[in-house]
Amino acid sequence: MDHAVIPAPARFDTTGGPGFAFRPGTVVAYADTPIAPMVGRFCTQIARRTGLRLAPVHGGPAPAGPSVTIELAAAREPAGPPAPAALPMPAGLSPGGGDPPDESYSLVVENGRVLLLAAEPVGVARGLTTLIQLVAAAPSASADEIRVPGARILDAPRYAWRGLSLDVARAFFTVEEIRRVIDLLELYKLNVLHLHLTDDQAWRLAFGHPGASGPAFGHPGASGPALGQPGASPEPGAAFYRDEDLTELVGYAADRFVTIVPEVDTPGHASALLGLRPDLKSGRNEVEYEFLPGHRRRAVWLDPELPATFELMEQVLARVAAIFPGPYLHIGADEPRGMPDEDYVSYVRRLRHLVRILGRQPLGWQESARAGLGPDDVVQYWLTGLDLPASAPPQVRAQVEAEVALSRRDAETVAAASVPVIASPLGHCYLDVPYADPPADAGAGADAAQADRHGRLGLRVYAPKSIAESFRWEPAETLGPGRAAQVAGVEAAIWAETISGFDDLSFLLLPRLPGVAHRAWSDPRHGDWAGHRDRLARHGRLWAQDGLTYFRAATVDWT
Ligand code: TNX
Repeated sequence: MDHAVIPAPARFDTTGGPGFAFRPGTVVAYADTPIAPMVGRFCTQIARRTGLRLAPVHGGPAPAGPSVTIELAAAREPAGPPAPAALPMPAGLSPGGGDPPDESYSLVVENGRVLLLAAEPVGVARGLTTLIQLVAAAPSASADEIRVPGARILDAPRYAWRGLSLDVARAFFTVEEIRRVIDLLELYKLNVLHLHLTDDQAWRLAFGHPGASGPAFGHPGASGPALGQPGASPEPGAAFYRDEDLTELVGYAADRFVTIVPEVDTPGHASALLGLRPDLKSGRNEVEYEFLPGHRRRAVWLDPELPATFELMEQVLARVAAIFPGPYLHIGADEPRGMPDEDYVSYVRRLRHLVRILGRQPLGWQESARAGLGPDDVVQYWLTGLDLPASAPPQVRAQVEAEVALSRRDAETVAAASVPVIASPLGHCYLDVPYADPPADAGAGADAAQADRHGRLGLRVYAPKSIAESFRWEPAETLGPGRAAQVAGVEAAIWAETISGFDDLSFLLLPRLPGVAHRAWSDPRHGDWAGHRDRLARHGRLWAQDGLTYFRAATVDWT
């Protein structure tokens, strides 16, 4: 399999034939109106990436000359050997609810014709993405001809849920920047943008910010700190998204077959909320706890004993549900530090209930298993283990071991309940683990910005990890042996404690995010690092075309 498509397709057979030459004016013919916007975006992207202007043609007779033809019909292998058994439907949960849509497609590149077949528009979109990668990564012969080698491709995803969790609380990203992240998800056939909208450092929902359009929390004491203009200031705690900003993102994402899953993270990680709503202080929910022997830390949690807590959360969740139409609402519930167990349990149960009343399905980080699990719960598993830097003092080791031991109990609870699990194992899906690979271009002529980011980005509590090590994992094994059927999807996560702008963000997303996308989509038989590394090497060009900063690791032979 020699190609540059990430995630690697289920089947990719090179034919050895002459392939197809894209030229200015090459016709892109399609008959089905619903796919018109996709064809339009495809042509725009090809023009932007290569300078070639293609000619979309809707309806009419089959074109006589060389063309790209797109048909909404069951994906099959046209005019070839007997069709293989249909590819299996993806495993796991559909982020849009119900049965997963059919994302399969077939793409044949042969002399004089490219033929793309898919049963559903989303399959057409996946096939066009593959074609964009083939064209953009092709070693171009000349400015007015781009040749894609002959190939027969048959493809479908392994998991129905393939996401990225984006921390917009520790760093603020503008709507335009989030659109660029969605573009990147589309390029790697990811279909979930999980927005971590609240944390200790900031509350990014307009609801609750005095002066924001729409009702504020509406209690007399809610004057709060002076806040910046919506979306204007990158200061943590100041900027927030207006409801219309989020609604716009929902639409932008939906056009690209991405579902936004909003996360409102409580009862822990709630400092920013208590700052805006001091009446949620109960006298016992701002605590100091012993993080390490002799090291005290402050923690804040929402108190289930206080009626105002749920009065507020009911309004918050209703508002969030009105903005985000998807079936899932993420309740966070991670790291309830300093909170008595019984309060955590009663809080999480009550919050899940509020989510269900709104007709939505709650989803929580793995700690939420401690509140018990019913058949309709979904858990996102993250703390599978943690490699500390060699320099970590023994007390830190002891603390981490204690947390990992707790998380093993969560895994047992999750296994016993047989609920679906979104796999986000820290060592493979957390994109804020520092890169262990040295930067390319080190030494004389070193790129100072790369060296700076390499030294600064990623949390230093984690031992640095190479891109190859991050890539080596098997999602089906996340919960241990015999638990493959529970794995319902794969999500990368980028946490923003060390990030101070969009270029920092894209440096941590690239090149690891395409590796997570590969694990979520591709057949494990195509999982070797050397193959992935060689495909990655040809993607630096695409990121550069998009103006995206990426980590030029010395371990990849960037072309
Ligand atoms: C753990 S993952 C957290 C986040 C941090 C992250 C840093 C999770 C549910 N909680 O609050 O940002 O580690 O990697």
